[in-house]
Amino acid sequence: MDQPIAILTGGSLPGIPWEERPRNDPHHAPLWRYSGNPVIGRNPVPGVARVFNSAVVPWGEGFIGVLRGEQVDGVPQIYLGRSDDGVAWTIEPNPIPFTDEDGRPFMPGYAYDPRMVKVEDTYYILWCTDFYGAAIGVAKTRDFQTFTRVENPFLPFNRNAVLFPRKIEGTYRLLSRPSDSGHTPFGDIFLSESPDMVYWGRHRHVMGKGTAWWESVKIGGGAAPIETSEGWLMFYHGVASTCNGFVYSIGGAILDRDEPNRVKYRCRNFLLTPEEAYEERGFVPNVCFPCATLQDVDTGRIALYYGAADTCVCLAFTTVQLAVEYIKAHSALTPADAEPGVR
Ligand code: BMA
Repeated sequence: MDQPIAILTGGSLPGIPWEERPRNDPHHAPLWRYSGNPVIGRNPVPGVARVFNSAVVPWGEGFIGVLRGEQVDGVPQIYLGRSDDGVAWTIEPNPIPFTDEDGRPFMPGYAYDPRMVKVEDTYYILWCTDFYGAAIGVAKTRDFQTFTRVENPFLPFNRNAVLFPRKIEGTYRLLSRPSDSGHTPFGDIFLSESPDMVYWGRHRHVMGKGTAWWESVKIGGGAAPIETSEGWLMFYHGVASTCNGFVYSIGGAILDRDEPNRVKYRCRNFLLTPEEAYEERGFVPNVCFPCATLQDVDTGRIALYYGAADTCVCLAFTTVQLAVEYIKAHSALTPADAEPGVR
């Protein structure tokens, strides 16, 4: 038995959604799907055709989610959802009413793939916004009543912004994936630093697209990294190209705790790939897109939220021990992974 691995992000979460691994699980990977998937399906509220690629945090006795709602005109916006158990969701009928720093309405032209990360006493929502093309939008809230947009961190084009859940050596750290304005056929994960969530710099390359085929087109940040005694456990998406389009799978890596631009381990195998009907069939077939985790420091349990087929929200489970051991056992760094990421 390897050393016990501790989760250091968050606290006790006895109400974490959870299901034991099925005894007849045919998969050798450490993630297993919730038997009740999907947890949010089509047409959940009037005016919203699909909810997917969404993020969840603990809030009060339950959970709160920022949900990508694909509206019936095809434009995505972010909706707020509330849940007692992280599985059954009540969704607000209107998109989140973002304001500027003076309290005036300031809605994005579109908003998709939200992540939500608590740093100190503030919840930051990050999404792909319209800023003369696809770019990263950020808002903050402390009470889920007012949602204040702050400056967009980067120039276009960029997507998949994922904030670390604590400052490292006094600065905020943000992963992102520079892109083009379309269905980007390339993409590596970079890390940037900020003293104040306004000015970003000291950019570092973290990980490139993989040599393994399932992630050989591009990769992008997924859930906020989970701090563990082994390093930052990161669930991300990796994309393959086929004769019928892209396939999105979920990968795993572990970054250095003090210098998260350094990759310690990177799993050569995907952790989850489209297999179930709800992942293979939908608005965009063959997509598993991770956006958030919940974790319980007492049991080491991790619940991962992912979007399936750009159509619904699903859950998968693992433990920190299983995930870290599997990633380490199947790690194969590319030459670029081992670099500090400066040129
Ligand atoms: C990406 C984003 C995601 C989506 C994925 C697969 O470029 O648009 O929201 O899940 O493509 O369609």
